[in-house]
Amino acid sequence: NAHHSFVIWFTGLSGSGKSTVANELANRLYKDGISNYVLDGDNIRHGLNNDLGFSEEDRKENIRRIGEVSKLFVDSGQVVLTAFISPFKEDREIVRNLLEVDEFIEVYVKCPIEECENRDPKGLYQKARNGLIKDFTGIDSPYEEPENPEFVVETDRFSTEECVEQLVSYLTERNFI
Ligand code: GGZ
Repeated sequence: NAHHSFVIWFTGLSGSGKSTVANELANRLYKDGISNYVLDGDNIRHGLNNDLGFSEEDRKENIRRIGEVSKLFVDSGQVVLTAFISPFKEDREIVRNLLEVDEFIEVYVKCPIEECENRDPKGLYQKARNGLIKDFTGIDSPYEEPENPEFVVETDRFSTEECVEQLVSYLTERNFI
């Protein structure tokens, strides 16, 4: 095993590109022989966490469970990539503290809300603006920007491929892969 197990924890607004970048990086790692698994809304919020909504308490519990699941993956020897808004600094720190210092890589997927709202791939910002969705992150629910993330990718300035290359360089330089 040339690499060890760790979590790449993507955080950012809805529509910032977390899942896109995480899945592209996952493909790239897989091609390089690094087996890995992506946790995202599709396999967590629709299953394990299908009892949770988007209140502050439910988001906290969502992130807590994802942190615990990520830890299990790491214990089993996997590389895990997570793609959740994870809007609260405190919750991200709780997950960080569950893991060893070299097992948690916080990646801020940075994109201005104006751009996320422009993209609006699922029409959710529009619904939030029209009051059809309450407590929407960035509209009427907070997003606390990471103050000291291990890495930042700016999806409004760089393509997905460029963001993935930047991440691969970071992981290589720091001997994660
Ligand atoms: C934010 C919401 C909401 C509200 C539904 N606020 O762009 P998407 O659709 O695919 O990603 C968003 C996803 C956020 O779930 P997370 O588990 O990542 O959130 S958190 O970490 O805060 O627990 C969005 C959709 O769910 N969605 N309602 N009110 N995003």
